[in-house]
Amino acid sequence: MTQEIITLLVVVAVLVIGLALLRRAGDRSKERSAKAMRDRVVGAPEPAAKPARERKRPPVKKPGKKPAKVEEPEDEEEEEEEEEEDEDEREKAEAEAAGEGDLEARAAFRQGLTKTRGGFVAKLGKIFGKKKIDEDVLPQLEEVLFTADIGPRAADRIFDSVKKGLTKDELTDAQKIWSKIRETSGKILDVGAPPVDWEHKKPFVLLVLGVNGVGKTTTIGKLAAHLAKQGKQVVLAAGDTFRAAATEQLEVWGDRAKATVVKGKAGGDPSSVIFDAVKRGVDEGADVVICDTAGRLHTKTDLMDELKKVRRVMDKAMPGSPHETWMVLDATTGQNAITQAKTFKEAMEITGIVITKLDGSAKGGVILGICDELKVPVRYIGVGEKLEDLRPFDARAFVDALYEDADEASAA
Ligand SMILES: Nc1nc2c(ncn2[C@@H]2O[C@H](COP(=O)(O)OP(=O)(O)OP(=O)(O)O)[C@@H](O)[C@H]2O)c(=O)[nH]1
Ligand SMILES: [Mg+2]
Repeated sequence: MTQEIITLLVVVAVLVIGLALLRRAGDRSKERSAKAMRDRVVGAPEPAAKPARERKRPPVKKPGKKPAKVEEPEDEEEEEEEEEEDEDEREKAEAEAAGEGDLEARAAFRQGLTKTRGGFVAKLGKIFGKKKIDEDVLPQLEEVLFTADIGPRAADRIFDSVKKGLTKDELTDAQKIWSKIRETSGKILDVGAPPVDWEHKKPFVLLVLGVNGVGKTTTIGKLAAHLAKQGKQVVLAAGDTFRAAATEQLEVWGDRAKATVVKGKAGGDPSSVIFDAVKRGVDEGADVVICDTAGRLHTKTDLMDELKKVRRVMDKAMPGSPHETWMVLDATTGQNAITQAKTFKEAMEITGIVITKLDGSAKGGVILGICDELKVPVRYIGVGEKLEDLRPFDARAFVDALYEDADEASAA
């Protein structure tokens, strides 16, 4: 009898354990299929859109050492995904270390300056591409430079450097003339500004301004995504309360960058939106606050007065802010861009320039004029509408990309 009871108990225990195991396996498979379904619906998240705090840093690769092994996570699929991500990050870091990131940036500069190379640079190429060149080259050089969209001051500086810096003999050598032009262009672009230090303030507050349609909001969106990708927490201020749909446009970019967008009422006071955004950045311990502004109000004076008020209010929200004020300029407007920059700079402090739409313009040489007239560093250039088309400005890569083809053509 006792033996029968024991057997019965053993059978019951085996059944209970079996049932528990089956239920656990069922739960896991449900979780997996739910996850697969989520992935199908949402799609693979873009790396740029991944929230900073969720991203895992790749293990630091020490020479001769394998990356430290992380404790086995429960979900094998997640572990595989993380390993793939880490591998991608490692490959990217290795490519950058090998200078490939640099190569890629140079290719983007070349691509973005294609039309400009076809403009005044091609004209110069024709002068220096002749079999025999003599001092007659000078008036031709002068004409091309002064009719190019580089502004009269930059044109004068380049022309003078060739005229005064080269001997009569050297003026018959196309390569000597090209290197003088490159050297002077490099000097014009070098305004002696250190790189932007995004970490020296928390939050780092950036005010972005410029006339309507130049690409302010697009630039802010791309920049926010770049910064988020670096692990920074970004707050955006929808300070353009004048143009309908401006806030929505910023919100779309904000979503992509997982940035907080602070907005106000349409037609409301831009200063109050920007004040709230800076305050929020301070309170939430954000890394960067970027403030969008309107490019147009009822009159020009309105715009300048409004922007001055915005700056005063920002200083109240966080003393010392904005830490930088960038002006966005559209390269397709050529020398108009220089005039716009001068007008704004007379009214307020401008600490950086962003030149957009270089891809659609033969007037990229305008960057030389802007740097020469304003002595303000170009921080970024826009070479297209995609996220990766906003590139940190690199004076050397710019000069190389601008003159490369013509330079080679005359050497041939
Ligand atoms: N091809 C090209 N288009 C650009 C670039 N940057 C901006 N754009 C386009 O220029 C147009 C205007 O851009 P916005 O960002 O709305 O300009 P904005 O200065 O904010 O304009 P307002 O808000 O009206 O003052 C959009 O269609 C952008 O896609 C660029 O580098 N290349
Ligand atoms: Mg805008």
